[in-house]
Amino acid sequence: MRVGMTEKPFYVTTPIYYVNDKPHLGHAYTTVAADAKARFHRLRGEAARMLTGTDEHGQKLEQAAREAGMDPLPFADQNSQHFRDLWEKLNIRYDDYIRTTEERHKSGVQTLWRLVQAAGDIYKDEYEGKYCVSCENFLTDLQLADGKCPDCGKPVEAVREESYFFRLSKFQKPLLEHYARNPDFIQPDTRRNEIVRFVEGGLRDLSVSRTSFEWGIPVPDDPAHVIYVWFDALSNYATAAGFGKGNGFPADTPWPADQHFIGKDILRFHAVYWPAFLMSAGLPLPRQVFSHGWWTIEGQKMSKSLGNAVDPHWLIEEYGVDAFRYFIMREIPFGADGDFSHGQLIDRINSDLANDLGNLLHRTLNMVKRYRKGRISHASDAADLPAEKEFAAAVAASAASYEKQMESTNLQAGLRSAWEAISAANRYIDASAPWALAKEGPEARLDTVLYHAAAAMRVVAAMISPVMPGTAENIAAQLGLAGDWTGAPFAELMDLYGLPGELETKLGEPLFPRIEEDARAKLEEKVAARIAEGDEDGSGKKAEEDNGRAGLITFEDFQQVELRVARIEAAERIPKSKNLLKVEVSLGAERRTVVAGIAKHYAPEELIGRTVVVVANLEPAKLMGVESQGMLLAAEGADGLKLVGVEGDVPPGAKVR
Ligand code: ME8
Repeated sequence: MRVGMTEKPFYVTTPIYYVNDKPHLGHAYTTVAADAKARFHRLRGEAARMLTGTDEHGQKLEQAAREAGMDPLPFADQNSQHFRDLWEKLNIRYDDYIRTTEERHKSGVQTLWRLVQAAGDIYKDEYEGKYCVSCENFLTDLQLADGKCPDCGKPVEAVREESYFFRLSKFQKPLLEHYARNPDFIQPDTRRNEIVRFVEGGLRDLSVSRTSFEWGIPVPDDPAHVIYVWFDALSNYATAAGFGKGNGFPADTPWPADQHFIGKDILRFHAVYWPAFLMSAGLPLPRQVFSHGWWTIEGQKMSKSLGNAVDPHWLIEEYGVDAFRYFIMREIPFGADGDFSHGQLIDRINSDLANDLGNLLHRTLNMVKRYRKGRISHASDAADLPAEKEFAAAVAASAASYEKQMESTNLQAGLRSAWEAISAANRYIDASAPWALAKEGPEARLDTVLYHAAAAMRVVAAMISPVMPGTAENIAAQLGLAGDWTGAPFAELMDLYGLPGELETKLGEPLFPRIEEDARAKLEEKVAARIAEGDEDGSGKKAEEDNGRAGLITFEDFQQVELRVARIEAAERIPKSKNLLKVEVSLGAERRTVVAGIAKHYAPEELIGRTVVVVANLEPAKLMGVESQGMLLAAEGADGLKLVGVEGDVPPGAKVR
């Protein structure tokens, strides 16, 4: 870096959230991840900039405001504030908050439009097709799933209106080249492969304006059209970076973004449309789009009632902000889907936070208090024994892997590395037995051990600070560190011997009290009550979700299950499994492998040639290392399981209705 030039900050963004909805667990998840990443970069001494905000235009918002009996802008004002309130409670340190109704954004979007238009990539035509208001997405009939939106499952609208189109088709090749040249552009890899396949399949030009409602940014020089809400929304990352004041970015812009954090639901918009718009306008592309997975709640798809049981405000009140932040970052690999379960959260609080982390700090400072009146005093590391050398090496190894993992956004693995240091410290204390040293000496060795244990706490505090900033500060305060302790160079923060030799510690309350059985039972009751309360919010929405009566499904629901006749072609036992058989079935045109739990009821040989019924559209699952691509139907009788078959001569592949 040259003197006088400022370094471009590491620029991290979250999606801008729709303000028709209250902030929920999914929103909190992305935002905490982005915050943790930005904090990690700041910890490393880099400048970092985090952007979040709200998406306030479009048909969905216009409708939601109307339903609430409000004008769109005051409605957006009110709901945008709900997101800000949650970010404050969640300790999110964002540098900018963009609302798409702000002037700086509107003018930037129009500037981008003009650049794309000047490049010859916008033309006027008519759009005829389907539109999902909930996803704000154009769909063809072929994309629909049983007549509904394939992504959110909601009904779609038929739309026919004059529209401007963006020549997305022109960008197929440039996009594929970009993905190939920048293998990290889309993360994780599985998602990149999905997008590459999608783009390889061909791109249709994209409708980028609407004429059937008004709530949006007018198309320059043609105000009967409002700009498509995704063109508008995606531009936020650039307009918040100053784009549009002139014809481009200001000199001190943080653009290009280093990482766009998003959920997998909106990857196509970010990994296909957004770079294509930027390419067309001749602007630099973001460096990476990181798409994370989706949470289910207690094993089920998130819904309004279940959402109530994981309302972030409530979770923060019950468990504390850092336990919540820790859990969502630690529970699933960033990028994968996962399940949010209160039982698991309580287990993690008790084991990782109370037992491992909290206990390490408490026992260490408790001994410093009892044996040394709270003072840590350690002259040098010259006299340290092999035990200390080994311990220092273990901490250094975990610090190195921590940095590597956090750098590549493996936030879960980053936390695991911090816990390796915690375990090493707990083992070191057990092995060095300071309580025995306090009785029998030598005195100097007691000082050495207490110093090393406390020193590990400081490294751990630094490592967890991006995910648990409040806890890190609490630890630092108990250790007696100065307020600006995180300002030290990163290498020093990760170095055991970065702890000052003389310190006045202040033992505090345990960081994370254990949640004992009776408290756990009470929490479970509260969760059940919240789910029930979510069912009865009076909006009638739950009734819609459950289709009226508990336990009943509609004919359409039933039709979602694809049942087909199949002929068993081969079957064999799965080694080491008492219950499972690997069965090869023919569905007429295709062959499938199905793992069936019938080994105690049928010998493989007696299955060959049988006609059975399979669930043909079940998500594949791996069982004992074999991928099962469906399920055989069977019924339980007095003498065991009986496979469901079909009477008469029905060919394999026939649909069961
Ligand atoms: O899509 N698990 O806004 P949105 C994990 N305005 N994350 C989840 C989730 C779940 N079950 N549900 C939602 C929009 N999310 C647009 C974005 S950006 C230019 C415009 C998270 O309010 C996830 O990050 O519907 C997802 O991408 C985001 O919420 C969608 O928020």
